[in-house]
Amino acid sequence: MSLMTTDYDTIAAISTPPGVGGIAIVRVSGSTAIALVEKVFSGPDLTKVATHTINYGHLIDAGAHRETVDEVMVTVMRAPQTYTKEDIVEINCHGGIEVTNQVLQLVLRQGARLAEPGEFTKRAFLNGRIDLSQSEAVMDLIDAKTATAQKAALNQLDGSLSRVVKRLRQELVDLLANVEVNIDYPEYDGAETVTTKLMQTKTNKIMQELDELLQTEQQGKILRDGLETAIVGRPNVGKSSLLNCLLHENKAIVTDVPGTTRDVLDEYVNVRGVPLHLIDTAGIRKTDNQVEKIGVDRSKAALKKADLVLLVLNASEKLTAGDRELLAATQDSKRIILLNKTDLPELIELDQLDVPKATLIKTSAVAENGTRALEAALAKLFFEEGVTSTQLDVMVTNARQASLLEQARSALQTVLEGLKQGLPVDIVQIDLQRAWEFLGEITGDNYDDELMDQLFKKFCIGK
Ligand SMILES: Nc1nc2c(ncn2[C@@H]2O[C@H](COP(=O)(O)OP(=O)(O)OP(=O)(O)O)[C@@H](O)[C@H]2O)c(=O)[nH]1
Ligand SMILES: [Mg+2]
Repeated sequence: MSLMTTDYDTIAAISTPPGVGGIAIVRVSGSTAIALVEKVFSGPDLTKVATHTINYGHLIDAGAHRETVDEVMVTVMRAPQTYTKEDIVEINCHGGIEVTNQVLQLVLRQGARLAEPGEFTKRAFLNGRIDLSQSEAVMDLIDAKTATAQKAALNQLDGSLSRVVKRLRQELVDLLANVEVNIDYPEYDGAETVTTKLMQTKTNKIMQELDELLQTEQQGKILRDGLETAIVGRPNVGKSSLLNCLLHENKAIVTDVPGTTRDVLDEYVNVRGVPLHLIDTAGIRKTDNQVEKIGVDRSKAALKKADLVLLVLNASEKLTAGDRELLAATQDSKRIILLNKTDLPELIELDQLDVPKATLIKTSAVAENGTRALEAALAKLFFEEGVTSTQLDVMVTNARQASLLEQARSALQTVLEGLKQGLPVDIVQIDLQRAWEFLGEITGDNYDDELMDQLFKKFCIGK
């Protein structure tokens, strides 16, 4: 359902990140926003200035002492061409924590309410400026860790997914209309068989499109959260040293004591456009040390969860039973095997490594050799065998959307099975209707309040 702009109360929040900066922005939205700021603003009359103008002046606390709170620039944007479709005032104040808070408090004392996380975007949705999948794109855009992720989010904000979903819904409606005709005018000869055939073909086609969308989900997740990449190996082979090489900083503690890394350490890093969520793990071995044991268990869990495994071997030693166990444990994972410490004489039995050559990379973390080859291999794996930028036009980037697509797909599956069993079209149409409803939840054409609250709570305050 699309709602007309409703008169909600006026909300305010600090929209810039907390902390010290050159400027900070306090955003106010709602029908009383302009009048409310005008009460404490000394400068041009904000209720009279043209829309989308920025106005210089001072904020005055009208209390007993009439103190000047700050020298500010105030942007006035009148409905409906604003982020929320309501009147918006943005106060650009000096970016100190104390100043910004005082400005916010002053605005709140004039009758605005502190906005909840994501409430500005929620209003944009409630007032019909963007749909639910676009709201989620706003959040993804803020969270984007790489240029590729940003592009995907921007596409979705532009409504690319919504357009596909809306078209599919329309096709379902057309199909349902056809069934209605069939029911209302049964005297049409053969209408029933035509409708069954049509329904089969159309349902199949829509299901195919849903499948294609669902296939983009895995890629979308990687773009958003990074490729979950676990660096594993037995103790002391140089895992933490390699992490530091990829990060270009000494983040992880490196010592010559086996069992140095105890806790799983993770970092986001952008390697040639590939978003990696790198996880340095404790060296895997049997141990009686309580703390190390926990570390080893966590390593094993990280290994299970990983999209990609970087298995590190020490090239200057012979293969050990531990190495062989890890080679066997990771053989079904997407993996790259790093032969580290190649600056030392090579003792590893390469001929006993029964793995494709392309997945073997020689490195030396101390000499910083091989990191380029590793970066190239990661990019190749990612762009040639995984996500490619050409597929980014429409992408499902979010688990909620994927699950709804999945449910719509399964409803259509039920339709097809019903038809196969010879059920009359007016019975199977119930599942067509369900598919239509699931798809509607993606864009928010169908929504319930609880879901919406959950969704917008994930936003930051001020957005
Ligand atoms: N010669 C040489 N030494 C290395 C290389 N990489 C790491 N080392 C050394 O090997 C030792 C162990 O390195 P770490 O990076 O702590 O190894 P780790 O695999 O993280 O070890 P744990 O955390 O104990 O599992 C340190 O003394 C490093 O300086 C390398 O390529 N060549
Ligand atoms: Mg380590």
